[in-house]
Amino acid sequence: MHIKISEEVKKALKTHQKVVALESTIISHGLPYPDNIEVAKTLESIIREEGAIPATIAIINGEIKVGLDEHDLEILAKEDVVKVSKRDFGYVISQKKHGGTTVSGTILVAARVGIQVFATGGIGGVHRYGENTMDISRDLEELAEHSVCVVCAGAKSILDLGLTLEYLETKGVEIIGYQTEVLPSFYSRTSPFQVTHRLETPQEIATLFHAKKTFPLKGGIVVANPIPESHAMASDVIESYIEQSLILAKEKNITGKETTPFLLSTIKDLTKGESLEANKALVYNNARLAAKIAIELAYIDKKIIAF
Ligand code: PSU
Ligand code: MN
Repeated sequence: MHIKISEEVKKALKTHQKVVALESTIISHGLPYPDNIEVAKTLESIIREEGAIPATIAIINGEIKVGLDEHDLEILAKEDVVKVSKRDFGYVISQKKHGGTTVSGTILVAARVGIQVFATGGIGGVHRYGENTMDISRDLEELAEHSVCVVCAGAKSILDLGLTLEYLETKGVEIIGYQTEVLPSFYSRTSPFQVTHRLETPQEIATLFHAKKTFPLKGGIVVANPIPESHAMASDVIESYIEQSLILAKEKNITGKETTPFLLSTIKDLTKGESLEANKALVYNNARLAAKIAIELAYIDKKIIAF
């Protein structure tokens, strides 16, 4: 399958390798317009500021693209876009539709083109009551499959965080806490759960990733980076909104791939936008850390050519 890689990303991959992948479901389904376009652009500039190259991944008119232009971002932010995980690629490509790649869809493409570091807001996981509904995000499978370092702010407690950790353990994927031993839960810096291991610096994280990769062990790692203190929300407050949105989803019979986008937009409405600012702050924070890890990893991989 042809993947259209932008000239900038192609050059970076051939030389210094300091590249950070970004997903596009966050643009098409995760955030409302026009915040989504603002976030998409700001994420790219933060990664550049840190000295790495951003590579937002999506499907535009049936073509898989790595590294988007402004027009592509506008399409994702405004138009009718399919949420794409592994099972949706064939359909979206053959029907020449637009696709916003989830964490799982993005990992799949990033791995194919050789991008090792990826920044997002929150990963998908095992949904509450997942033991009955079997609603387990494809994100966890793709993490188990490909050698990618995914930086996130933990996972929203729309999920069952305990079951998500158990599932990741079974799949052999570690969650590295960045300067924390407590698993952050997206809007909040804490949760009742522990991460697998705590590390203090981007360099230590890159070294761990390199060790796993060269052992070699199949699969990625999750880096859990707590939301900045300035934007963290009280967990009991956000929890009550999450419970309300779960009740609404049940009443409206929302299932399958609609579940996560429905819960995200209901929480945003219930918090009257307060959660939106938190969401932006944490995803920017993740982009910054991902760029730092990508740069350290490039040194470790000895791909940096002396300038
Ligand atoms: N969690 C968030 N924001 C998001 C998502 C998850 O806090 O935007 C998106 C990501 O793209 C993730 C996807 O990969 O939802 C997971 O969807 P599902 O639960 O249907 O696998
Ligand atoms: Mn699901």
